[in-house]
Order: sequence, then C-alpha cells, then structure tokens
Amino acid sequence: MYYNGQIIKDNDNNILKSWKVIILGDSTVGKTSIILRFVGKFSKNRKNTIGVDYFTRIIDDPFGMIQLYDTAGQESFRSLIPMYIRNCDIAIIVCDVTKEKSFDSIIHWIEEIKNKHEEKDYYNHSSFIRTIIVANKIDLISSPNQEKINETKMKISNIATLFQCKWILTSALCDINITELFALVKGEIKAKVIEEENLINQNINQIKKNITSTHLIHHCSYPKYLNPKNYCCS
Ligand SMILES: Nc1nc2c(ncn2[C@@H]2O[C@H](COP(=O)(O)OP(=O)(O)OP(=O)(O)O)[C@@H](O)[C@H]2O)c(=O)[nH]1
Ligand SMILES: [Mg+2]
Repeated sequence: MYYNGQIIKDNDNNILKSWKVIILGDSTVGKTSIILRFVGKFSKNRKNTIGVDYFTRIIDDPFGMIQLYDTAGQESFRSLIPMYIRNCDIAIIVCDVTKEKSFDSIIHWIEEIKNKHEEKDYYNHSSFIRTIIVANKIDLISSPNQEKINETKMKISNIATLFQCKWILTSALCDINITELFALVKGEIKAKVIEEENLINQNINQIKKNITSTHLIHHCSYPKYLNPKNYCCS
C-alpha cells in the first residue's frame, strides 16, 4: 500500500476508498490495545499515547482501507482532538468497565461529536459521524460476577439508546469481541456507502431537473421570427 498525494493505492495499483475512524476515551481504558488487537500487533506493555497515533488496515467488506486515529486520553492532549473528530466518518468511544468516571466521559465525547457534526452541516457536508460505544476490560468483571456484567450492559445500553449509537462489551487483553466490534464498524461504513450513493443519486436527479428546466427556458426564448411555426410558446 502506498500514498500518491491524496490517492491511496494497494500493491496491485487499485485505488482504495478510505474511511476515517477515531477512537476516543479516558486514559488507560484500552484504546490503543483495542486497535493493536485489530491490526494484529497487540502487546501487553503499553505506554500512554502521546497526541494522536495513526494505524491502517485494509478491509474487504466493503473493499477499502480503514484509517484509525488513536487519540491520547490524558487531559493535556484533549484540545488537540476536536480537529481530528471533524474529519472522521466513525467514532468509537471507549470506557473501562471498572472505572465509573470513564462512563461519564462518554457523554463529553458524544457532545463533542455532535458539535462537529453541526459544523459539518454548516459547511454543507452530508455525512453523519456514526458512533459506537465500547465498554472494555470485561475480563475484569467476568463470571461468576454476572450481576456486575448485567449492570454494566444496562448502563451502556441506556446511554447508547439515548444517543442512538451501537454498543459492545470487549476485552482487548483476552481478545473478546474485538472482531465483532470491527464488524460493527464495517456495518456502519456500509451504511455510509449507501447514504453517499443515495445522496449522489439525489444530486444527479436535481441536476437532471435543472438541465430540463434550463432547456425549456432556452427553447422558449428562441426568437419567434427564426422559426415562427414551431415556436413552442406560440
Ligand atoms: N485487564 C485488561 N487490561 C487491559 C485491557 N485492555 C487494555 N488493558 C491494559 O490497560 C492498560 C492501558 O491500555 P492502553 O491501551 O494503553 O490504554 P489507552 O486508552 O490507549 O491509554 P492512553 O493512551 O493513555 O489514552 C495497559 O496496561 C493494557 O494492557 C483489557 O481488555 N483488559
Ligand atoms: Mg493509547
């Protein structure tokens, strides 16, 4: 895979469509670990992310490339993140099932995404930033503590229902539901592809309408004396 200006190509010279996915959440909730699982480079000994890291992975369904922006959860980097949110297609918000405070931050990031989405509308961009909420480190509350798991599920699903997002419980450490999380991401990408196609069709129809009406005006303004018999408005 290589970059040629803005165009991204694979080794067979096929142009790849790319989708930007940003991963948000408090420090140490496991954002980098989730991404490293997905790109096949998981390691247990992680350092805190500084600023924003970038990863890619080719996907075949739909065919293209996922560009992953792994953000730092530490407060000192927070002001950097909104400008990355603005250009993304999908946001994954991660919390740690053992840290109550990390649940509260979900709302902060949803608000931030909403603001950026409104800005996008302002600039007449159509696409909506689709959001998935992830409760990570599920291994730390696994059975026999079923009650705690149910409580966590209830909490996450309530937030997700409120903001109309998808949600999932994961463990990057034990590789639980990471594939399923990125299946959700691919599902959201497919929904975006359909959304974009519909938008293109709408625009084409609008252009066709405009051409037809322009043609009529042109036809009607055809000077009468040049073709008096066939003059459409006569
Ligand atoms: N038990 C458990 N530990 C995890 C899991 N995921 C990540 N960790 C551990 O949590 C710690 C922090 O993980 P990171 O992936 O670096 O967290 P982060 O959200 O990227 O943190 P920042 O880069 O500071 O924002 C590391 O020690 C990981 O090994 C998990 O699912 N279960
Ligand atoms: Mg990190």
